[in-house]
Amino acid sequence: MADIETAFEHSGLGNPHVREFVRHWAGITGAARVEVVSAADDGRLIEEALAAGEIFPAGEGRYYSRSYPKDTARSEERTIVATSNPADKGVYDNWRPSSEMKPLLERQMSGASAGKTMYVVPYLMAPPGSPLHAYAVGVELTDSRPVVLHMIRMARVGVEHVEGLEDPSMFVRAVHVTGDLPAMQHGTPDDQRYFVTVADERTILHYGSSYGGNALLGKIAHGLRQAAYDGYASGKFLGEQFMLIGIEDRVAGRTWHICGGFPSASGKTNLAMMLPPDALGDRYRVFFYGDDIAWLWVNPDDGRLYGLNPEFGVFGVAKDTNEKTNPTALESVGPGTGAIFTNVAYNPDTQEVWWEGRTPEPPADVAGWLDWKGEPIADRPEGSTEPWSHPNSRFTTTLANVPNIAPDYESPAGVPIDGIIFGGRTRDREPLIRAITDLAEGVYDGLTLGAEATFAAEGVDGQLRYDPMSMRPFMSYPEGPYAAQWLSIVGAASEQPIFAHVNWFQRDPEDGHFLWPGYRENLRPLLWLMRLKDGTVTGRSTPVGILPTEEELDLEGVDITPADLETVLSIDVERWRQEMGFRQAHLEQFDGLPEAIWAAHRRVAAALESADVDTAATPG
Ligand code: GTP
Ligand code: SPV
Ligand code: MN
Repeated sequence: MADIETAFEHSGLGNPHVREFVRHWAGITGAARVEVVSAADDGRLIEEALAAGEIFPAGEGRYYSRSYPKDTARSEERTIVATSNPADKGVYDNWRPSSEMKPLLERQMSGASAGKTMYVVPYLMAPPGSPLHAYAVGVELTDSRPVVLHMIRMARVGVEHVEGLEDPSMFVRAVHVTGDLPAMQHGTPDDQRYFVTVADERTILHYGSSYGGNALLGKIAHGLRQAAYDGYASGKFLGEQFMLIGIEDRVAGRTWHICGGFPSASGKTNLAMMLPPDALGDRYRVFFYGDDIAWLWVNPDDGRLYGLNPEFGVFGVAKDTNEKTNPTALESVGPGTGAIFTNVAYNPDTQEVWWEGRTPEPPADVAGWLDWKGEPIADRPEGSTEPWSHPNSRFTTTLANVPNIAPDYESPAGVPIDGIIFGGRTRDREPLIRAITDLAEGVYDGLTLGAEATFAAEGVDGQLRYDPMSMRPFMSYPEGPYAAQWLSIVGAASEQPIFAHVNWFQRDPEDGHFLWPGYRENLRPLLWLMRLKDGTVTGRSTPVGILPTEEELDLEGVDITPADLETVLSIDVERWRQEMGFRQAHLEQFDGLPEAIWAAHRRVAAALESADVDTAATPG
């Protein structure tokens, strides 16, 4: 294809290794032409996508897109980590030999972009100049223009990111080929989709989807799976599905930084965008650093654990986002933000969008409204309860649009980490917050995170399952070494972060209501945690950690009944004793788990055995 070389010349793409990578895959996929993209091309690409009917206007500088109806979430089953070393096989990484997967993907992709443009998207995960810069460079090849538009919002995109590299051959080689979506045989034994990270070659090959984590390869495939593997292989860092926030206390004149993992669609974006409750708003501010990925390492200058968000944007769950739950999110997708909505309901006449929970009731006048599949709401049978939008419908916007973005969010130095939290949708057992001051016990707690899976992955919604550190769908090396890597990286820090397990999702067993009001109120347990770390509160000790007393939690203005409050601040010892057996079985699956983790498990189990059933107090 003659015009490849012209595309290189025009765009200034000089890196010979990138050029070779592009030529190689243009040959395999049979793309009709090649176009090298930088963020400055966004306006033109938006116009082209509008003209082609790939996206639609959604009011003043905002856009709407709809995916193929069977292609609306990550597929965990079809996601594979491949290497040449069978020792890389873990329980959750879905390991396969790369000698099998690479030829298979080449076959799937062969000729599959015929007639299409192959976009070359050079990108950087992490602000330029960070200590992890070398691991952040990548190039995604994609045959989908909407994917390019999403990449421009979610990653730093431009040719400059692959020029002048210290090692010009060191970049993640990411190939995305959409394929014929209706022919993918989704969910059948003949499923044609493969989402493969060849981790020891830093190569990502995704075929058969144009949605989210299946197609935006900088985010989940590079930012999580590849980065976690790189961190392990180099021994230098952790790559985790974590949010990262700052909490400023204006009275004390200081800012704490907390990161932590909740499984997909379990509240990371909402926490990172949190507006303090009105009663606390004069004193505290929450700053957004990241909502989905954090890379963690020890800074040799001060010996502390540091974190940064490698992403440039937010790919957030739309459902239940409204003025009350998350006003910050609504502002971040306001007029002129360039935001893209995917798989929500859309009205082409008024260019409005709507999703479940946007307002208590859907628009009363259904004229013009289309559901997420593009079917008119007016054609639905009377009394239809089908949702208008897909439960995993999303909004995409850049970090600069987020009203509470931290002033130093682009600082390559990252921020020192004071606390690490784990949580998820757990309808019973897990209290509002329990703090853990010991590293091995904190890592043990992360490894035994048990929660309900959500609609962010196909076919698992509602399943109770263990999701270690919220990384189950993103694990790229075995769990034993993973735990050891945690102990090694965090253990090397001179000042230890405090750990905690949180749960905003405990429910009443009778009527199912959430016991804790959640959202903005979630600041309160986090403030308590930071005070505990500073030693200004003491909490009360239980076998599974330190819990706040009612007095220590600043509860001014919280809408909660005394009975519900008591439940979320207590430990059901019997229920926890049961849990320990499941945890034992869960951990036994993992080869090579460090002894320190087993010791933590035994300590918690022994404390539960001797605890008072009514008060959860341990004797002595
Ligand atoms: P991914 O992007 O999939 O990794 O998800 P996430 O962890 O960032 O989840 P997100 O913040 O987008 O929240 C997912 C869903 O949980 C949304 O529908 C939220 O409205 C809801 N949610 C978030 N926080 C709370 C809370 O404190 N209480 C309740 N009841 N729901 C919440
Ligand atoms: C998740 O599923 O955890 C996400 C969305 O953050 S996706 O990019 O689709 O993986
Ligand atoms: Mn996520």
